[in-house]
Amino acid sequence: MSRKKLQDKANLKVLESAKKAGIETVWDRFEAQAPQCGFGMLGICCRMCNMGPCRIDPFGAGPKAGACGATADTIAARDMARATAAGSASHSDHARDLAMTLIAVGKGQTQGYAIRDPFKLKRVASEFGIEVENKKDNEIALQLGQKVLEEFGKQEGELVFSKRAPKKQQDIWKAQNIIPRGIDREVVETLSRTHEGMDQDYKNLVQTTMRVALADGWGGSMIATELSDILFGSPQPIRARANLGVLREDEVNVIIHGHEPTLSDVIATAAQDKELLDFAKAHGAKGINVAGICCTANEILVRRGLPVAGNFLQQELAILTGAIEVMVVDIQCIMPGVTQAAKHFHTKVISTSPKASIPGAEAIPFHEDKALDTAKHIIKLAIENYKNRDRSRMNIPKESMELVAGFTAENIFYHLGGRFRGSYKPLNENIINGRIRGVAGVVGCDNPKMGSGAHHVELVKELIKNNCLVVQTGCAAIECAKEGLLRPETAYEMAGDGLKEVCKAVGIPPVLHAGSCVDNSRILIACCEMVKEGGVGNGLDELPVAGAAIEWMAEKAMAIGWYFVSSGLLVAFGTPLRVTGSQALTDYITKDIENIVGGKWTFIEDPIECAHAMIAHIDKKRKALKLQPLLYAQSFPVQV
Ligand code: NFS
Repeated sequence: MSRKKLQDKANLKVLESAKKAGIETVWDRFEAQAPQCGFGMLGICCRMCNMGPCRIDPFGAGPKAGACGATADTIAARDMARATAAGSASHSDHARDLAMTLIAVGKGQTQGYAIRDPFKLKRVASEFGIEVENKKDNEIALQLGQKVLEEFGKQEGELVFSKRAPKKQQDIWKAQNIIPRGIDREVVETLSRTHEGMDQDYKNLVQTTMRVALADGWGGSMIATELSDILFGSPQPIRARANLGVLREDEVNVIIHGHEPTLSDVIATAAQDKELLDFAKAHGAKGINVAGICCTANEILVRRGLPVAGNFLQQELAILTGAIEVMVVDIQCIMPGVTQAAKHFHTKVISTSPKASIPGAEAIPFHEDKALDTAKHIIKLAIENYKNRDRSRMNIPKESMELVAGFTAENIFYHLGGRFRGSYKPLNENIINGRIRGVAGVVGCDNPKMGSGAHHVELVKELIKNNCLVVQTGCAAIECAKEGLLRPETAYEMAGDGLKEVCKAVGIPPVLHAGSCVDNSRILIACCEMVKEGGVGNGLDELPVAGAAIEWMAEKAMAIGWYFVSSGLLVAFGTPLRVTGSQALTDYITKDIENIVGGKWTFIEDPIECAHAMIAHIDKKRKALKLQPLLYAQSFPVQV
């Protein structure tokens, strides 16, 4: 089913040559898995203890409980809670490393790092109760880093950033006992509660799932975003290009892949080093081309305008172009298939994190105190490897697309309000008067189950056509960039009349790229700003807003989805969470939960149907708020 949905011409071109050369990719391995395990897919396979693995028979007269007596409800809910905790842990551990870097910068123990947004440093430090007057940036950085680290180890109380949420959400979280106390505590408690013979009540397990997810959204992810802005600069709208066509025939190509801007930022700096550029020229290359894959691509795109080579599913394809000298990776979303693909070419894969050891890769551990030296060493290795590129096998597709990225909760504020009256008023006003129907977040991974990202593109097109302003992050944003949706001129043509009118008047594109997956926290903040501005509801759950990660793949996406649901929003996934083997749990999270936290899940594979479900939800919220009728005819008419 997957090949049919491949739309990206660049991908098709590279896959054709891979096929001829007999090199496997993620799509081949995915197809070899068919049929995928039905028990696993339904969430009713339990591996929690060694009486098992056990499975529930969902249809026939087979077992209705595991050896311990666990039912489908318990098994599916435990699995979901654990996966969500893993996702939350991933974002949060990334945030912890950034806090360590901030401390090291404060102590003057780094090389190549600085405080690039001192204004945000002071603002966030004040939120943490740190006195900032008459203090040097380094001093504030040290104190802030230490305070942030306390968020991880706290046993009681509430996360500092959870106070950014509207009072209504905070009250709901307190009433439901899901307000996160400390980030690590929530992850540990979720693991403990899902051990054999522990929490057996699916509703109680959903409670821990929500709390550990909130510890990500209003904890780990939000910390990662804020500290990245402080250390590497807050993004500003910037033009760049995306797709495999950004690779250069006559330059040394260095791909940075993974997630932590600590690595990618300093590599981008090293690539501009005069000596290294001369070294590259001496090796016959015209320059050094640094391009990104996955969320690292988004981090350096929104801050430096560096090109994006591709998203998650393109990581092997980049290597299969035969034009990559070095792929340097850190953490998360790095397929083992990368080193397998690299074996067929001259490409060196360099791993830099002791947390992600990769057989077949050369390990060059990255430390803050020698970051620039290490980055230069890696670039030097790439240059020396340039001569080994086999030009007869080189296959760089020509496709690459122009885009604009780098919108944040703060700068959209500025853009929407104009220079002298920065505020969310123009957005709220235009939602109220019916020019903009609502706001939709379209985020997350690309998944071979769904082809190669086309679902995001169809979904976004349908949303903007129906006057929904779209905010994007992650691999979904890269996919839409490749298809031209982040090119304002193209997006204006596709947008409905009301949305087009507003975007042109305030000078923003209809599809806003807000960064990496941890930057989904920017969407939470933007929603809080809408509530603060007034007129569109008193809580996040009242906003005409919906989110989707239609091609979700990672456990991180589950944590993201759950923190949006727990914050009061509708979240659509294309393929269901692994819960559908339990009817009770499925009903609870797709229906009943809305009466508890205001948000809920929906699972819809077809992108147009998914867009319509999101729009119907937005219309329901508009009706409840008694907003004015929509100003223009809509291709998908009002549903309530
Ligand atoms: Ni997000 Fe980034 Fe992409 Fe999915 Fe992976 S890169 S953190 S998890 S695959 S969007």
